[in-house]
Amino acid sequence: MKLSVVIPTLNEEECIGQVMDELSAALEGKVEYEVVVVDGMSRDRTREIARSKGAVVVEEARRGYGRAYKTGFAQARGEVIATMDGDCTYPAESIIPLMEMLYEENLEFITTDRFGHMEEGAMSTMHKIGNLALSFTTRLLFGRIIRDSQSGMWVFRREALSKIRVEADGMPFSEEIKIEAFRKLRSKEVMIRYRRRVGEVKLSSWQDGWKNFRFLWRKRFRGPRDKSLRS
Ligand SMILES: Nc1nc2c(ncn2[C@@H]2O[C@H](COP(=O)(O)OP(=O)(O)OP(=O)(O)O)[C@@H](O)[C@H]2O)c(=O)[nH]1
Ligand SMILES: [Mg+2]
Repeated sequence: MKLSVVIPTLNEEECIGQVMDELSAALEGKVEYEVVVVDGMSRDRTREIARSKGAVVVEEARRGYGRAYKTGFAQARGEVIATMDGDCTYPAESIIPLMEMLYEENLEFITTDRFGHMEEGAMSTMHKIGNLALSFTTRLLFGRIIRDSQSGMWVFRREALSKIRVEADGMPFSEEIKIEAFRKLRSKEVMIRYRRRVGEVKLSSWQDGWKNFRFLWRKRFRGPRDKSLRS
């Protein structure tokens, strides 16, 4: 298996079908791939729709965006893993170009930057400010230049996962995987197109923003094995 696309979902029935269709259009006949949908026990038709369109659906009753990814990565069989949300925001057509870049430039991890080509209304002003503040804090604490520390689309070699240690089970998983990748792997950040979300936002700007912010300071000053990093 060449590629696994891993998608965490929580009540995304409005869009998971379209995400699956866009993936088929972008990947079918071009690469051998699987789609692993890690569903947090959605109360709508997310699992049913994903399954009907060919996804491997894994049920993960434990809450958390990071938790879902850990389960999905353990299940993924692809040489390369690509991630995205189940809300129609990330561009399926970028996966193959990013995979090619991974090989051509001998990289291990690519993360994406949504700020360059963002559709109007794709991110609220509050969200944008929070995002920039978190990216700035990441830069300050870890010295890494990551423009978009919260982007949820990454394309990386599955074997690279054994070289990094990502502890967060919640939303901070996104910034932590980038910090780890830029510390320990050959990594790069690449601009992508980012669209407006379909369906209800799962993230709470203030609560998750604050959690992410606290997480960065804890990770920086308390060492990598701290249990409190798991929240
Ligand atoms: N399995 C699982 N999936 C989750 C959980 N929380 C969020 N998700 C999914 O993870 C993806 C990211 O969540 P979003 O609500 O889109 O968060 P976001 O992209 O940071 O915020 P927006 O920019 O507003 O879309 C979506 O596909 C969600 O359905 C969870 O606890 N478990
Ligand atoms: Mg999203």
